[in-house]
Amino acid sequence: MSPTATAAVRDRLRIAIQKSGRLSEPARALLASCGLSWRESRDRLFCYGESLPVDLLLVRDDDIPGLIADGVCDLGIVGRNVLQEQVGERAASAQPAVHREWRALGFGGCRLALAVPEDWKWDGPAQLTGKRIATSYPALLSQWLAQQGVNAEVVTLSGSVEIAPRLGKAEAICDLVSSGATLTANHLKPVETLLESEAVLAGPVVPFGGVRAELAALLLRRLDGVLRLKDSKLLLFQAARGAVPELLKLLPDAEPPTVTIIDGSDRLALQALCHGAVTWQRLEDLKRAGANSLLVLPVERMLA
Ligand code: PRT
Ligand code: ZN
Repeated sequence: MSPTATAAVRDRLRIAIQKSGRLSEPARALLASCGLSWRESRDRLFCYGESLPVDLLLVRDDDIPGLIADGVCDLGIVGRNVLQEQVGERAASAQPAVHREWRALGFGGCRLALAVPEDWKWDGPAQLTGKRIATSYPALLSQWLAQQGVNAEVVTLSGSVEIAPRLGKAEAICDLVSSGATLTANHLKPVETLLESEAVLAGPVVPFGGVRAELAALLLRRLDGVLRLKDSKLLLFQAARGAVPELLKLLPDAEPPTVTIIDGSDRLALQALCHGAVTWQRLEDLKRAGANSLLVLPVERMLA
């Protein structure tokens, strides 16, 4: 299907997300928190948007960049690692970039790391010269090796990369790491980070037009509101007028507060939207600095 052919017939926005896997549930939850709801098809591959004309296509994560490139989907939620690998593949064959990261979404965090056997004394990338490195990310690894000026053999595997050294297929590996437990279990240690990754909203470099562009703009506005509020809390407290300047120094991540005079007293009631975590420690610090009646409230929606 050519991009122009699909664009001509589609007046609904289509977003590709992972059908099942690490990013599947958080992606749906994020879109639902933007006010989207769907009716799912019987084969569970397509979700028809009910609250807005925004449909979901449920696919393998590796297919998402290709679906965007072909114009089958407008946007996709995918790991930066998958997106950048495809960007790297195109760059390696001198093809122009077709994808761009529209937003980082704050979940699915991991890193693409180079790992070597535990008993290696790591002296730096030059140590990899002439070695074999197993990976599912050949484009990103080749790019990194070229940047480091290291000549090593890239062994491409589609899975179980971490057992490659034990099977004698490679001396080192380049794979995703989150807790590090898989590496430890395989007597490997991470020595270099090639890419910090998380789930991203991916879209085309050349923006699409018409109704779908308006829908995408609406979705992005809502998404920005949701992402901005992710760790935000509304903090309410009271304090003597004189204590307020010191208290505000303890809230560097807060928006300018709303201040109300409490009738017949020298006390003020303050309301501030804090974008960082409001921990017990912070509340205790505020109390020591003169705040009382502290209340922390969750914030559900915001429209700037
Ligand atoms: O079926 P489909 O192809 O859609 O799914 P998949 O199996 O390819 O992907 P999935 O669901 O495993 O991962 C989807 C995305 O989640 C990845 O592309 C990353 O962006 C992100 N992600 C976050 C991770 C991890 N953390 C992660 N730890 N993806 C994979 N892992 C694997 C890693 O490959 C290694 O095998 O977990 C192991 C390491 O984990 P730790 O905790 O032991 O370090
Ligand atoms: Zn995959």
